[in-house]
Amino acid sequence: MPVINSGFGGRRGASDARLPPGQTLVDDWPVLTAGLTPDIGAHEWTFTITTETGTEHGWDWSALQNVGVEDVVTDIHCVTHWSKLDMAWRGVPLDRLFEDVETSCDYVMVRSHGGYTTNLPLDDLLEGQAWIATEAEGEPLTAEHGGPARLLVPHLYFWKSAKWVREIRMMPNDDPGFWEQNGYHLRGDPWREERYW
Ligand SMILES: Nc1nc2c(c(=O)[nH]1)N[C@H]1C(S)=C(S)[C@@H](COP(=O)(O)O)O[C@H]1N2
Ligand SMILES: [Mo]
Repeated sequence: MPVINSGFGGRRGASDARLPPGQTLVDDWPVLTAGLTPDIGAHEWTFTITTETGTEHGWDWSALQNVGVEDVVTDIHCVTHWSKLDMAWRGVPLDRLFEDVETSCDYVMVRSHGGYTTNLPLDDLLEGQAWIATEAEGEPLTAEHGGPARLLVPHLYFWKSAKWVREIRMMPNDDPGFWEQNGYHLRGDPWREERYW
């Protein structure tokens, strides 16, 4: 049973109500990558949650699948003003991956293969709000869209959804990641137009 995580559907004009301020709908799926596209096979992919005490919780590809995937239909919003509605995703909810993680930190730094980073409050990753996504629109994620696996945090601007995700590191303060150091907002809520700061 897919999780429907947007409030509207079906009625005429509904797509306008689902479009955050300053956004325009697209039908294609643009690729936005700062730098090169890493070439990572599923067999060599690993994902680690590292706590402030240095404890590591790790998954390889098959361990991740065993945690259990779920289907999610959701909208995505890029800070460069495009939005895409009703995308079909498949991924592992971060709630499951954080089940055994003990931390007193309120923030995380997400790190990708290739060096990209982005910061988030831990609260934005839990309670059915974020996934390690492995498929989109019924196909395995392509390399250009972050395959074999990327973070998916659809309620925030899409730069928070780190492609080729490799690690989530707990941190006590909300230190800025790659785009955040370059002027993007620390949190990035599209409904509040938190684009820059
Ligand atoms: N590792 C990594 N993740 C990334 C990026 C990136 O450059 N590197 N770009 C971000 C930005 S700005 C956006 S809008 C989305 C774009 O994802 P897409 O190329 O699949 O549309 O990925 C985000 N995640
Ligand atoms: Mo973006």
